[in-house]
Parts: sequence; structure tokens; C-alpha cells
Amino acid sequence: MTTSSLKTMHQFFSAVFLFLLLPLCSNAQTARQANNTGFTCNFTRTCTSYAFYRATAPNFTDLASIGDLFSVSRLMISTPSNISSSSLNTPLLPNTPLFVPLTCSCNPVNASFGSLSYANISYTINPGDTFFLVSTIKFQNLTTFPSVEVVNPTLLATNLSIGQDTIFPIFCKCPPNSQGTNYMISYVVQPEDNMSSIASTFGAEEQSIIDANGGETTLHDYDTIFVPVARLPALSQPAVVPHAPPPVIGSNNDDRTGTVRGLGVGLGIVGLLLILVSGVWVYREVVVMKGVVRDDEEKNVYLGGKAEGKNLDVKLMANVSDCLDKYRVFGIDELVEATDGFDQSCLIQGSVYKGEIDGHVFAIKKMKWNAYEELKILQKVNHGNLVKLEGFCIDPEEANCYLVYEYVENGSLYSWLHEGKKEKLSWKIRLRIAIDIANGLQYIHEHTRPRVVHKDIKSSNILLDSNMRAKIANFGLAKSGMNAITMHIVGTQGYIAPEYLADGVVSTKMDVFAFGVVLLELISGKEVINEEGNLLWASAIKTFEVDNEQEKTRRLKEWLDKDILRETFSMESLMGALTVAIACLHRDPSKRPSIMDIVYALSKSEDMGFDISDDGIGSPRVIAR
Ligand SMILES: *[C@@H]1O[C@H](CO)[C@@H](O)[C@H](O)[C@H]1NC(C)=O
Ligand SMILES: *[C@@H]1O[C@H](CO)[C@@H](O)[C@H](O)[C@H]1NC(C)=O
Ligand SMILES: *[C@@H]1O[C@H](CO)[C@@H](O)[C@H](O)[C@H]1NC(C)=O
Ligand SMILES: *[C@@H]1O[C@H](CO)[C@@H](O)[C@H](O)[C@H]1NC(C)=O
Ligand SMILES: *[C@@H]1O[C@H](CO)[C@@H](O)[C@H](O)[C@H]1NC(C)=O
Ligand SMILES: *[C@@H]1O[C@H](CO)[C@@H](O)[C@H](O)[C@H]1NC(C)=O
Ligand SMILES: *[C@@H]1O[C@H](CO)[C@@H](O)[C@H](O)[C@H]1NC(C)=O
Ligand SMILES: *[C@@H]1O[C@H](CO)[C@@H](O)[C@H](O)[C@H]1NC(C)=O
Ligand SMILES: CC(=O)N[C@H]1CO[C@H](CO)[C@@H](O)[C@@H]1O
Repeated sequence: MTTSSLKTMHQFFSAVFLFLLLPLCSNAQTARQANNTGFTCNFTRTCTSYAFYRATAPNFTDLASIGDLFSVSRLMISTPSNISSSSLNTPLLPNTPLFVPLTCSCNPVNASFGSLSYANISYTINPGDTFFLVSTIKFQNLTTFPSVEVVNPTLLATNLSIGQDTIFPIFCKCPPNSQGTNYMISYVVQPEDNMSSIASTFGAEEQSIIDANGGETTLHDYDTIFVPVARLPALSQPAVVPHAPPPVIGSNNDDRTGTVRGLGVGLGIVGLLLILVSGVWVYREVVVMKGVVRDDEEKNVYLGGKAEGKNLDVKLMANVSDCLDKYRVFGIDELVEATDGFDQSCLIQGSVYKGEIDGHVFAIKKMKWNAYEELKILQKVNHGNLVKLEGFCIDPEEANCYLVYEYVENGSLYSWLHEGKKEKLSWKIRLRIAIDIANGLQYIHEHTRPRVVHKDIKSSNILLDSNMRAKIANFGLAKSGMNAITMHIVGTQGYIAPEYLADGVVSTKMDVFAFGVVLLELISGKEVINEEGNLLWASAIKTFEVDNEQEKTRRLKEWLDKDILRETFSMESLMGALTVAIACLHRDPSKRPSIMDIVYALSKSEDMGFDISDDGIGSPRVIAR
């Protein structure tokens, strides 16, 4: 199709629309562009709208994976979808109806093509993905592949590389001004639908649906249409049977009218507030995406955020803080008071301050607006070996964002091992710390969907509580999703896995590598890079490259932290831990043990380590000097 015919088409549609709809919605027209490339538009507003989405087996049967697909939190889906916030982790039955919030705007493509109305959803290409399959299956026809091609003009649809970042334009529309319509629901027509069934599903008038879709009275299967509503209908959710594998509910035909009974029942004030807040969150994500390269927060520059930040209604967020996934929203005044105005004397490290609020001590991390990624990940995780997020604060004046964590009393493992001012750690405690870290990693690697890779495991990111139990901190670089490839190398020298440094491959095995380095620190008490600039892990591999067990034991004794040598314990336990560490450092990531194997092996080392009475015969021992 030529540019000029497109242009003519565009002008034709624009003209028809202006004629038909000018009295109704003079600044919010959208028309279907030829060849399914999307809906053209001519308006400047950004609005919150919703896509109607159905949970589908096998990969989209939980809020976390659907939230990840659309870059929204679980709560942002559960609230408008009438799912209680206590079942955020419960699997959904297939075909569960959901409202997914979208930030809808009119986005210019180019001068001749005009603008398209869509929500900008980032998507990272996985093996086997094509624009067509992702549009029709994962996004359930809420967009079309020609439209994906239009908004990704630099990508060749036939030559996508894994890990490629793309935009999927989810079709949406903003409501006309002041017509009693607050949301336009993006809905994909199903074969069994007719206009009256759709109208009754969403509690809308047939005629208003026809009007909102350019006067089109016939429905085409799998086309996206817009349903104007004053408020979201309450979805009635099927009862969920925990633990039993979800039965596949018949065809869409039997199911849909049963599960969606939208009769315009209001969500109530809290619901509406939450929707607004959701909008703010989506909005903030867009802002963050536009402005920030994720890296150490100090290095970041937020572009043009100040003015936009001011628009955020902090008070509104404070009012509904209870609903925001159990997080407390702090006021900037509270934080300023708690930290003496972010005084140097309250600085813990980097940009983290200690502060007391209402008798509780917190660690407060000051960031630019790039806190969103960390928030997104932390809200999915909850484990005793991960530092807990307690709340957050937004300061639109300074365009700052603060994450407020539990305060972990005993500081970082790094300071215990290398700063030499505190009492020494015994091998028993060190091994326990290693197991705690491994348990925390196992949780993020195996029990979150999608998996989370921390990407910056190091002794200064391991904090010790009053009982010397370890917690993993600082998810600022963490990434959810697996086997992505990045060009933007982050992390800390001495802990970075070779394949990540060379090719930017992100996988859980890079955390395993870094864990191996921390284990070496625990065993040797040495820094990860010595004064000559040599890497600890490289020298460890060289030192222990011997087959002779006796020689290995001799070298281990030499290499060991002198402080450990003063204790009594089984040498086997130490050798077991060293073997795990060396295995973690394998150059080939696929040959490194999984975190599950590590937890198992270290627990075995722990069992054999300290029960001296049962462990008498044959075990080589290191006895106190
Ligand atoms: C949008 O429509 C108005 C008329 O309603 C027109 O003046 C304006 O130029 C249009 N803007 C674009 C970007 O097409
Ligand atoms: C579900 O996810 C798995 C792993 O990511 C993938 O191999 C499989 O093809 C997916 N299934 C569908 C139907 O998309
Ligand atoms: C969509 O988001 C990407 C970042 O994910 C950004 O680069 C792009 O400019 C955005 N596009 C629009 C039209 O907002
Ligand atoms: C999307 O549309 C195609 C036809 O264009 C259809 O075959 C497919 O089943 C639809 N996907 C979903 C999830 O309904
Ligand atoms: C505008 O975008 C359309 C759709 O991607 C493309 O076909 C056309 O060549 C572009 N025109 C110009 C002048 O870049
Ligand atoms: C496909 O993409 C790769 C890298 O992304 C590039 O090297 C190759 O030349 C491309 N092939 C074609 C046919 O464009
Ligand atoms: C629309 O579909 C419903 C069931 O889905 C059916 O009961 C009704 O008769 C249909 N109406 C028309 C006008 O076809
Ligand atoms: C929410 O769903 C439940 C069933 O899970 C239903 O009984 C209730 O009526 C729904 N809430 C509203 C406001 O419709
Ligand atoms: C590639 C393609 O499908 N092009 C079609 C776009 O739509 C016009 C009519 O609207 C067709 O003539 C083209 O063949």
C-alpha cells in the first residue's frame, strides 16, 4: 500500500469521523486503519482504560504472569477484576475474566501515517515468538501483527532475535469528554458473541457500543471493539479450588456468559480511587521507561521528570496505602524528620539512610524515579532471607522516590568479613549464612513467576540480622524473566559471571556464579579482588585444580581464613563447601549446579560439620591451635 493511498484513507476516515462524532467527542476520535494496523487517532490526552483478558492455560493462569505480560502489578489486575487481595498468589481457573489496566495514549507514527491509539507494552522476544503468535495467543488479539510492525519500524518481523525488546501496541481508546463514559473497555469479539450479549456482559447500551465503534453494526470475530462504560462492571469470579489442578472449563461458549455478569454494579469509592492510583502507577512506569537507564541509582539522571512528577497526587496515594499490596506510603516529612534531613550521620551506605519512625527503625533508600523496577520485583517476593520492603514514598517536588525497608541490625556480610572491626564469624555461622543466601536465591529462582535474577549478589548486599541470619538486599538491578540478553552490563567486578561479561546473557546461573564467589569469601576471608588486582575466583580455581585429596586439604588449610583455623570442626564440612563453591564457578553456566543442588549440598556440609560426638572416626579435623 502506498503512502499516498494510506494518507487518503486516513483523511477519509478522519473526515467521516469528524462528521459523525464531532458533536460527541471532538478531541477523541479513533478509526480503524486499513489492513489492521490499528486505530488512528487525533487527541492529546492520556487516559486509563481496561482490556478484557481471559486467563488461559498453560502459561497465563496466575496474576503474576499476566501482570508481567502487561507490565502491571498483580494488585492492579485483581482490584478491578473482583479478586480478593488475599488470593494474589492463587492460580486462576482458565477463562477467568480479568480487567487489565492500560495507559492509553495517541502515539504519532510518522507524518504520512498519522497517529495510532494504543497502550505501549514492552515485550522481550522469547524463543519461538513471532509478532503473529504473540499478538494472537499471548495478547489474545488485543493487537494485530501489522500494527506491531508499524510501531516497531526498525525490526524485521522475519528476523527477530531472542531477547529483543519490542513494543506491542495494545488497542485502546480514551473516552470522549463528559459523556458519562469513564472507560472504554477493549474487548475482542468471540465467535459466539452478538451485540446484545456484549452489551449485557458489560452493562452497556447496544447503541453506545455501535457509536463508539464508528457506527459499525456487524461484529467480526477476533476484532477489537470498544465498550463504553461509566464504571467497570463487577466480574463474578469462579470459585478457586486451591491445590487441585484446575479443571478446563468447557468451551468459551458455555463459560463466558456464566462468568461475566456485568450489570453496572459500582466498585465503590475505594475501587475507584485504586483505579486512579493504578493509573498513576502505569503512568509512572511509562515515565520511568522513558527517562531512565537502570544502573546504580546515583548515576541515574532522570530526564524531564520534575514537572510531570508534580502531577502525582501523593495525598491520594497516602489515602489508599492500605490497599496497595500491604505497603505503607510514607510522607516525605516523616522521612526527613526520621533522618535529620538525610544527614550524613544517618547514612548507612550508598544512598541508604537509617531512620526511626513511630518507634520503628527503617532503612530508607533514596532513589530517582527508577524505583519502579525494584518495587515491581519486591512486591512479588516475600521470604525470610530477603530484605523486606515496608513501604515507599514519593516526593514530586524533588522527583525522588524512597523505598523503606526493614532495618537489618548487624550490617553487611562485607563489613564482618573485611572491615575487621567486629568480632570474628565462626565457621558454623558462616555456613549458616551461606545456606540462608542459597535459600533466598532458591526462592527467587524457583518460586517466583517469572523467575527473578538478582544480578548483583555480593557480600555487601548480604545483610545480617540480630541472630546473624542472612538476608539478601538491593534488588535494584534485578531482572525478572529468564535468558534475556542485555547490552547493558551491570554488576560488581569480581562477582560477574564470565558469560554475562562476554555476551550479556542473563540467567539464574549468573547468581549461582556470584554465590560461589561469596562462598569463597566466607571460606577464605579474602577480598574478591586483591591488591594486585587478581580475582579471587580465578585464583581459587587455580589453587584447587589438583586431584590428590591430601594435597587439596593441605592447600585448603593454607588458604582458609585464619580466624576459622582457631576453631574445632570437621574438615569435611569445609571441603564440602569448597567443592560447592568451585562447582558454582564453572565457566559453562549449564554445568553449574542449580541453587536447589547447592542448598542440598550445603545442608549436608552443615550436618557433618558440628556434631563432634558422632563424627569421631576417620574424619580429618582441624583442631584449635
Ligand atoms: C486534529 O483535529 C483538529 C480538528 O478537530 C485539527 O485542527 C488538528 O490539526 C488535528 N490534529 C492532527 C495532529 O491531525
Ligand atoms: C509456555 O511456556 C513454556 C516455557 O516458557 C513454553 O515452552 C511453552 O511453549 C509455552 N506454551 C504456550 C502454549 O505458549
Ligand atoms: C514505548 O515505550 C518504550 C520504552 O519501553 C519507549 O522507548 C517508547 O518511546 C514508548 N513509545 C511511546 C509511543 O510512548
Ligand atoms: C486470535 O485470532 C485468530 C484469528 O485471527 C484466532 O485463530 C485465534 O484463536 C484468536 N486467539 C484467541 C486467543 O482467541
Ligand atoms: C510511515 O509509517 C508507515 C507504517 O510503518 C510506513 O509504511 C511508511 O513508509 C512510513 N512513512 C514514512 C514517510 O516514513
Ligand atoms: C538478522 O538479524 C541478525 C542480527 O540481528 C543480522 O546479523 C542478520 O543480518 C539479519 N538477517 C537478515 C536477513 O536481515
Ligand atoms: C445473542 O446471543 C445470546 C447467547 O449468546 C442469545 O441468547 C441471543 O438470542 C442472541 N441474540 C441475537 C439477536 O442473536
Ligand atoms: C465478586 O465475586 C464474587 C464471587 O467470587 C461474587 O459473589 C460477588 O458478587 C462479586 N462482587 C461483585 C461486586 O459482583
Ligand atoms: C498487505 C495487504 O493486506 N494489503 C491490503 C490492504 O487493504 C487494501 C484494501 O483496504 C487491500 O487492497 C490490500 O491488498
